[in-house]
Amino acid sequence: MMNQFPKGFLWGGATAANQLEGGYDQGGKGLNLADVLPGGKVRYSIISNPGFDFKMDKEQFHYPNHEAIDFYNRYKEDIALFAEMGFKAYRMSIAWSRIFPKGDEEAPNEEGLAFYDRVFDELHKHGIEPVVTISHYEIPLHLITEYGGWRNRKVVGFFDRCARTLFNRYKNKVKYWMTFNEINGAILHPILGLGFSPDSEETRLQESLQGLHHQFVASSMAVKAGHDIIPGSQIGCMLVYAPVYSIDCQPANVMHALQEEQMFNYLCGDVQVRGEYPAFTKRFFKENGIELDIQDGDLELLKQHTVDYIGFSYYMSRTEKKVKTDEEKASGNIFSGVKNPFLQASEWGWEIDPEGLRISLNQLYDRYRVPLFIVENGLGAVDKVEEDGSIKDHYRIDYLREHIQAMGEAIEDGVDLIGYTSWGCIDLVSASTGELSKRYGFIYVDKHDDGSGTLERKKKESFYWYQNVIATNGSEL
Ligand code: BGP
Repeated sequence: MMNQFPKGFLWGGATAANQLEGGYDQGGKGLNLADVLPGGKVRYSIISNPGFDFKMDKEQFHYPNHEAIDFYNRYKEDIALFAEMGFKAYRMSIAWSRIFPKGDEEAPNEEGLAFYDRVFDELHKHGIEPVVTISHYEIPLHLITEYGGWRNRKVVGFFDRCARTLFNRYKNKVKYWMTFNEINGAILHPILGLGFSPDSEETRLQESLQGLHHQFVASSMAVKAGHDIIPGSQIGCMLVYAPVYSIDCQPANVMHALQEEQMFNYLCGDVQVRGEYPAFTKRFFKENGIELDIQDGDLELLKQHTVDYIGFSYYMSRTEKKVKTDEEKASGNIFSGVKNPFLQASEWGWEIDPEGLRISLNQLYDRYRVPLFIVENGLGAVDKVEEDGSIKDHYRIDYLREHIQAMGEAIEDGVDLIGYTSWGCIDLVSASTGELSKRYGFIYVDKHDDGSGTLERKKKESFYWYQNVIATNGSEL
């Protein structure tokens, strides 16, 4: 069979600062959003519901991100393991609060900047291309408590200062950037995306869309600054993408699925890639009483400084029905859909759908005609260490194989796909549960939900499998 993956395809893995670094009070770092989010069952309701109070209560909660997997002190060992797998790219993020500990300072924290210098140098030593998300569910706590997070327009200026600082400092080390992780997820979980808890369920949409508008402006400013400061840089947006299926061919259900798709999948992409609010927002905003504060010059900025590529995460598809009962709802999926009778779900209820990835790639490419980069995909599972120390994660291999096959099909369909960094290439703290027992890695980390563990790294079976996938540029799966 002809190899479907182009030469230079960016195979690798992805992580986020707050989920793996730990060292939350080292190197002059300030407190950030993740530092005050507890782990465990309570986490999900906090990130999805209004009314969270950001005061840290050390007595009441366990904060897994404080130590995470200690990448801050072990990055050399971890990058050597990525290199052993043959990574061409490594997607990571910057902890904003390492660079500007409170967020509103004039000058950056040199120790924080120097840390990422060391990480980038180590990656380049091994021939690995860094792909950097500027803000991955990340904002200094001070910008939340003093300014109200992204609901405040002033945060745009602070972000712009941070982005420029990064571009200037790392201009010879980083070519691929993304502005905000899963920007369209903000409406579902404003805390993670926008750094505030909406006042109420009634005001959630208005507040989130205003926060999003501020991020659109900040993202365009970053695109402009990145292009000015780093010639040849590639600055992307980052979407969480799940194609929306109608439960059946009843036209009312099909229309409902389309509307969900428009607001969730296309609003952010249209603003960031096409440079304008899409036509459907006019009616949606009117019917939902949304009034955005859009300042002079904003719309021109969005139009002029659009992204170079789309990075997106893909974990599941979503099935919709206009009127649904509680029993029909798909409980684990992060979206509001109904169960798809044709799909199996992960232990967390995320519906597994490799064909949906091929569909997503085709939809995104047809609509936007810019290069695509899958910057997250993977299976969260509980892994067992056997007595001989091995970890036989064949379920993860099966999941990844089928998704990579779907990518190959999409490339043959004509899609311009430039890379694949699977999520959590090394076990890390889960964003939605705050737990370590939901593992994604090729590399196991001996660290557990109660905080115990030696932090020792072990290679899973998937490690060797992925190593061969990369070595054969995807032709042996
Ligand atoms: C995405 C986030 C990641 C990540 C992943 C897996 O939504 O961008 O940060 O964690 O999902 O989700 P979880 O960790 O909740 O299993």
